[in-house]
Amino acid sequence: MPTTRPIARLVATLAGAALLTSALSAQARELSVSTVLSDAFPWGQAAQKWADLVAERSDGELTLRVYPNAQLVSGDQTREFSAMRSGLIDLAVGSTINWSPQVPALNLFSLPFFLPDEAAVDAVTGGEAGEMIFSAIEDKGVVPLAWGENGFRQLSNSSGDIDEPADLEGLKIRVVGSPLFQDTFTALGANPTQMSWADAKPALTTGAVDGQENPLSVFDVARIDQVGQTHLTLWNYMNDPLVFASNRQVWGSLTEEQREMLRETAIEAGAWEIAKTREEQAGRLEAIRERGVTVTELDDSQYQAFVEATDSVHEKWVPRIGEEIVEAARGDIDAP
Ligand code: X2X
Repeated sequence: MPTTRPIARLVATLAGAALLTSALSAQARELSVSTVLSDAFPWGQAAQKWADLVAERSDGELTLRVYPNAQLVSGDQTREFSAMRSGLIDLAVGSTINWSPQVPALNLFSLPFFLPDEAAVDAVTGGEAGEMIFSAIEDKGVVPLAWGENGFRQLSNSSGDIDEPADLEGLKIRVVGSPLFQDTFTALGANPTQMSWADAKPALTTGAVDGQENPLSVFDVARIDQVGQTHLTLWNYMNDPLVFASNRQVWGSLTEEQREMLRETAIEAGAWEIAKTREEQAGRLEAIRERGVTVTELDDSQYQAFVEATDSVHEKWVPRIGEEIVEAARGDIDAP
């Protein structure tokens, strides 16, 4: 019959279309992951580890693609949180410092000399305060999933040993664009200058600034010694945890299974990166010393002088962070 051919063709076309549709839907959905530092640093490695674990476990349904160097916000790292909230970024492994302008509770970690050691950091992130901080992030429209670690931040400069606040007098120090840092370095008598990480190395190179503060891993990998930073003070004045997080609409669009897998892989990648960052620290310090950097450690009374000099920062910032969160953090740290 002459009519069977067009019908057969139509059936074949429909079958083909159905096949194509199912092939398309079986294709991986790609989600963007923003980071400030690349995978030359533990921070970028945390994001890559997350992507690798998702690739292994998602049966090809989900792919994470890491965009380092804050490129999704044109290098403006303090806009990363807002960009994730608005959907410009799907996922991020971000610094508590960089997100603190939008989430005041995150300034807890930047309170000078509040967290004495790694055990205290773990007690807070894994304790009641950590839960309160995750709720604060959630309240701002982003879904927090896990913790990572950029690390305890140490102070470097190009002019000499710093072992008391007076040594900072008049020194131009590059700080991240988070208001608390302006207050800390002003309280110490320095002259803080806010700029992005992208601008920091050029500013150190030209001598536009005299110093900076970053974890040992950043000093080591970015070769900050090569831009005239000859002195490094180990003062552990604050820790910068990282947070793995998702845009809320993206999170809502995933299946229950995918959400569980994304959260689990974030927790695993975070734990892996925190351990790695800490294990590598001693070797990095040795390498930095071998390159000729003078490393200064503080004795108890020197440390105490810095603590006292930054008291005013606590007075101003504890109410902004929230008294309850700071109290909860104290409880977490003191718990046996
Ligand atoms: O800008 C910095 O100093 C860095 C890379 O440590 C952060 O993004 C907080």
